[in-house]
Amino acid sequence: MTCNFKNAIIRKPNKSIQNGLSSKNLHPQYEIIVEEHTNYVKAINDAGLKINLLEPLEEYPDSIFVEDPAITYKSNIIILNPADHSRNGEKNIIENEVKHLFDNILFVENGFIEGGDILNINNHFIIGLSERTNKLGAENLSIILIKLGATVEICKTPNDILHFKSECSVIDDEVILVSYKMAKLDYLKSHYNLIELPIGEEGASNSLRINDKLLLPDGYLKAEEILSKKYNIIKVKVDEIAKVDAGLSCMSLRW
Ligand code: CIR
Repeated sequence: MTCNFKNAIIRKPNKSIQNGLSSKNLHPQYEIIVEEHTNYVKAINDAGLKINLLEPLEEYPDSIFVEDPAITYKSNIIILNPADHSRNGEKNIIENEVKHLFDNILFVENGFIEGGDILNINNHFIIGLSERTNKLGAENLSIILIKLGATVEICKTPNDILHFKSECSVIDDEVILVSYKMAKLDYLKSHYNLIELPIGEEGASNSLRINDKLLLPDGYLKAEEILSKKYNIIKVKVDEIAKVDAGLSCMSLRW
């Protein structure tokens, strides 16, 4: 099942996160990021995962978001190619830090692609084209995934959303939690059961289902009301992390 995991890779926060990329031009405070991150690590641990904690990288302001330079599939790690110049070098570092944890390491050699644009549901992947993921990168990754036995659909991330997964997450087999914008995507509508969150609760759509727990960004009361009926929720505060356009999924790699 898509949401069953045993392991996670997480990177400790770096002080330079205050200069991370931010569409709102905000600068988060390192000390508050550390607090939020500590709770995040605890939640992932409470969900039953063995955590591989990587050292901070001061030279890469956004390097805490380990989901973007790599993805995992079965016992493989695939090193991606982040589009933003300030993030591209993260891939070379993470490659060496994590390769011993996997049976195979593979590489996207052409085009740009970031993990935030890749949604994995069982053996299927949806890749959203965006400002960070282009057609060449998506096609290159597709070739790798298909050789590994997966199926792939290339879609489009809505224009004003940073990454495909910024506003959606798989929370059960065939069930995707979506914002109202993502709910409009034909491919998602026609293939999956969607749980649509109301306007104003977009931040909660980047949730993280891990084993029997659902990590939910704190402060979204309607989402909590809808989801707590069926899911075992752990609320995690990500207000400071959100200042650099990030949420729950991007701070770990799970497998
Ligand atoms: C960036 O713009 O790259 C970072 N500030 C945020 C990355 C968030 N990653 C993700 O949603 N997968």
